[in-house]
Amino acid sequence: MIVGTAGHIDHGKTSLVRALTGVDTDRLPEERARGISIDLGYAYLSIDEAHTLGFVDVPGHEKFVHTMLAGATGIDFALLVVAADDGVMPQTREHLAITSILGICSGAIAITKIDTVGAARVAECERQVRALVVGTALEGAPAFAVSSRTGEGVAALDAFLRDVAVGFARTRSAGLFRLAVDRSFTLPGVGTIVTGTVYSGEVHVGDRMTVAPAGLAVRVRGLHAQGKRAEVAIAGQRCALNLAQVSRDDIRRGDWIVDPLIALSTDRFDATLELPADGARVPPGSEVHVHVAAAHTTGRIVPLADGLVQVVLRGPLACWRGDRFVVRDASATRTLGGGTVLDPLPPLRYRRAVARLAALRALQSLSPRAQLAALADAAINGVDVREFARTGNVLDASRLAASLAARHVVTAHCEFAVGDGAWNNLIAAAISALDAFHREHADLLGMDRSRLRRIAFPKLDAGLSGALVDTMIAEGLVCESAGILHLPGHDNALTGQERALVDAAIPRLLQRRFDPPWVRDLAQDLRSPEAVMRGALIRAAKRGELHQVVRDLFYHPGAIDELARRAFELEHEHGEVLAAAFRDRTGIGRKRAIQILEYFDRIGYTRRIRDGRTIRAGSPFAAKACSPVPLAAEARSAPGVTAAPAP
Ligand SMILES: Nc1nc2c(ncn2[C@@H]2O[C@H](COP(=O)(O)OP(=O)(O)OP(=O)(O)O)[C@@H](O)[C@H]2O)c(=O)[nH]1
Ligand SMILES: [Mg+2]
Repeated sequence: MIVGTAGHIDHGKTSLVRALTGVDTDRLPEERARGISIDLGYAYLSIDEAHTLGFVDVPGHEKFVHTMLAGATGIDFALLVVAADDGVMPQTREHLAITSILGICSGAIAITKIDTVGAARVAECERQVRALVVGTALEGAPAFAVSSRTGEGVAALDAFLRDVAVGFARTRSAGLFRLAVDRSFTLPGVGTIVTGTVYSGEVHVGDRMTVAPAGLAVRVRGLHAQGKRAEVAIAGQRCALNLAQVSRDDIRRGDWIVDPLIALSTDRFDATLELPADGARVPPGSEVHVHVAAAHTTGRIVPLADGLVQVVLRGPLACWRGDRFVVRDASATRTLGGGTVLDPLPPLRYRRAVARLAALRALQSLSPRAQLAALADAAINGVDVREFARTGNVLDASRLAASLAARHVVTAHCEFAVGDGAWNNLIAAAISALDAFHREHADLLGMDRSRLRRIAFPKLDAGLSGALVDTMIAEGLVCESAGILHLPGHDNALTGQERALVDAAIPRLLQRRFDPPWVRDLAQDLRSPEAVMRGALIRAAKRGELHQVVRDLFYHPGAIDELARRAFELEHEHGEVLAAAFRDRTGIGRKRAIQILEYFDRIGYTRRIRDGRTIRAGSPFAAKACSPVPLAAEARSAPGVTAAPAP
């Protein structure tokens, strides 16, 4: 358990920590000279084999509230120190308010310097503090009258703290490793050391971690937990890490050392914001100081809806869902309020859209499970489960997604949870897009996947869109032939005669791969009127069975795929596709080579730039040409969609 002091300047915080632990945490020469604390102080009290009490001593000076904030953020237990002679003073109130905003929910009161006043004044001071803490987590907390000078009362406080520490059960240990850095320094012969409180997870000697928000990779060369050399440090402990691959200038108070899987950097976050009742107001858009864990920057508060804001930061920082933050006014003289981070990576646009606000309300649910369930219900395009896990440091997000009464879509590249309502809406959008298309283009079989996605759900993740279509095909809602999607009712099937002609033409086309026979030759060969032959081939081309390169020249898809691949190779080798090079690479005549390339331009595979051509990224052909696996095989092995059983 980590105990943090809180209280007005000179009220005896450092003296009390020394009386309890024997450690003088005012170690800076300037602190000794001025008799005040300036930086955070640390001390440890060993209780037994298994338990150590950590102390974070904070400065009380009003100029150092930001330092107090950095120290208070990782503590479990607040020790509110009030000098009997002075009584409640401004930073008594402010520090108490900050511990409340940070959600610190247990603590005790110490009335200090009782050797300087009479018993009546001690009682009066206690009454004053009791009145102050009404409605806070310290209401009803035990109070101890102590003198660090005479030692009176210190033993009772000591015994109490040891008791609490032994019975203390941590609630915030879930998740991957996260340590809020409050100091970094260099030890000669040892290297870079950072200290801080472990928020979650654990760290072992040898682990690879990331400095957030900077994104630097580091290795843990050695560590201390609760003041002692150790192999592992766990959530709730004060910890010092000796880091390799980094200099102390690369890490500052406010940075995080985190598991690489949850590393992030942001310049804004969406959050709840509460301003205490005493009239504090944050005018929209005004500059404020923002404190998240040990980090401090300035920023603007943008109201989104009742109690919900976006905090737009001046500098990058790292924070995760559920982290508390504190807002102080522009001159850093007053704590205005604070709240809880809901989304550290909010969308830049449509931040007040109805669906977005619904998602933020969902994120206010208490447990990750409830958040994910509510989010899946609210999100029209599904919940990116990996993003949800990273932004909230949720270890078992996949398991949660699988057990929710929602669709759980897992592919090689994405993982989504989609509520039943959203899933059905997406399916309806796909069907109505296909239906409209069929009505408008009765002669076409349908459209390919990327076109359907652009029309029906342009904002849907590509992987999720693919999985949705696969499910629709499996459930018989749509059909796919030769890469073309269509509704089962819609069919531009060939007549029996046309089918027979096309089936007879295909082997002839295949046989002369890059130089297939003309319609006239096929018609003669198959004893069919030329117009009938042409009509049959055109219909087959509209179904995606053939490619109509020029009016009377049809290619088999296998030949076009191979020609596309050779064009891709040329671009790879020379940076562009020149007609002459393409002719040489394919062995077809110059005129035909140009016809093929012009066909590639028309279908969006290539783009002509002066004499050369480049391959357009994103065209289905480009994917095919650069992939060693045939596309059909890829589609088959890709996504797995499961409808989870009801919980
Ligand atoms: N008589 C008496 N003096 C005390 C007691 N505790 C602290 N002092 C004196 O009060 C002064 C301030 O004590 P600190 O412990 O430095 O106070 P602090 O709360 O840590 O001050 P900041 O960290 O600067 O906010 C010092 O001169 C202490 O010697 C006490 O119990 N009795
Ligand atoms: Mg002090």
